[in-house]
Amino acid sequence: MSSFDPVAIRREFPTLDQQVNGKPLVYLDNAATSQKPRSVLDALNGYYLHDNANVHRGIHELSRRATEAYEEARAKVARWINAADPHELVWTRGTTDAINLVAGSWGMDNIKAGDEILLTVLEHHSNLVPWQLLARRVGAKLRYVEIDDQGRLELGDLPSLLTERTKLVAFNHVSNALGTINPVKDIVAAAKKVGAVVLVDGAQGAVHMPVDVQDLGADFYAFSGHKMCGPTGIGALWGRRELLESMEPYQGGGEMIEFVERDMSTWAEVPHKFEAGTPNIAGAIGFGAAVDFLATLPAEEVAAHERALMSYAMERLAEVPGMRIYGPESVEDRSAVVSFTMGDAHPHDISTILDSEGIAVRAGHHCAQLVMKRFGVSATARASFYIYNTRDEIDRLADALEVVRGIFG
Ligand code: C6P
Repeated sequence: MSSFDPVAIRREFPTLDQQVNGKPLVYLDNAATSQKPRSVLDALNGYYLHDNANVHRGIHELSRRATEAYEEARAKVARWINAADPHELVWTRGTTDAINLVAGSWGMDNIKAGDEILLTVLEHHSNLVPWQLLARRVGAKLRYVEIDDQGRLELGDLPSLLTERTKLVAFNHVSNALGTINPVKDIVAAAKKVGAVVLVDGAQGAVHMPVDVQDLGADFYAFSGHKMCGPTGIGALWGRRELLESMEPYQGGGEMIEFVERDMSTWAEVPHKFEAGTPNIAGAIGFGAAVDFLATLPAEEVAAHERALMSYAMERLAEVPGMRIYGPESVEDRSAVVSFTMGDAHPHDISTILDSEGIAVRAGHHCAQLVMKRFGVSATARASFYIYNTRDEIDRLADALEVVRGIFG
């Protein structure tokens, strides 16, 4: 008997308890951002109500408390991904910022003209554009792993794509556009054979499954707090300590220095070397509270619940005439995301009609235009599930898609 009860969990998320367009809200846009539990809202409020002060700067009581909470949150998030050491976790604004940090620092110093960066067609723009900018600046070449008709990486091509010129391999753990779960360890093993550094975009990965960065074997793992119950504007870059130590700072300013002279400065230890300026203190504390909340849930039962929701959604959506579902057919290969189109109905129209029924989904290219191009569409509608979604909500989605069908025929 499962002890995990999504209906009970929902009570912890005040935002879910509201009517939208006269109907109870069905929030199925979790891949864009998750809702926040009360404990995270309380942590944010608690910091501002009682402990608000800058970190690492004051000797006074409030600054001490703020610094302690900020560093404790780092240790919690580091533990969540099983980092060997909290110093390997750099606070960033989110996944995008974390990837740009690696491109702007490690990339600028280690990728030279003629070198190759291996990406995949499955990437979010956050894991494409920073590498395009870098490649243009240094004269490097971008290469791509293609995807098959089910949106799975064509990994059979890896041996010919990986050469001694490949300096970096960057790919996502889970695709936000299709939900494809990528075999990170296999890709890392192949990349390591040619000595490439590996960055994993974990924006959708750290969210649904326990992540063990030591076991995955990559060099960098980037993720965002807001997709896993935390606040917006906070995320993290995990990096191997020796790599982080070898890297130049990404930005200069307060906090990231040891000594400043007229013509030169020396840097603080990692991770503070990469955290110039007053950081998002409340955000970090809120991210720590989010991880505390998630740690109270039974991970395997949550995963089983999300898989069951996914299976049921695929089954219900497949019954709708004109439905085209993108991504892996097997629920084992996909995370809690279902991207779809319906005949000639534009995804934006689908989303607008669903909104009128109180159902929130995302429509568009999902910042993954290479994926859209691969499937010959400019946009899809996307329903994405999280811990608090229920079968009833999927029934509401399927019923509302009948309304769409009624309008578009
Ligand atoms: N995807 C979505 O609706 P930020 O915005 O920095 O927190 O995360 C960027 C990002 C990077 N990689 C992947 C795989 C992602 O899914 C995202 C964010 C959201 O799919 C917003 S575009």
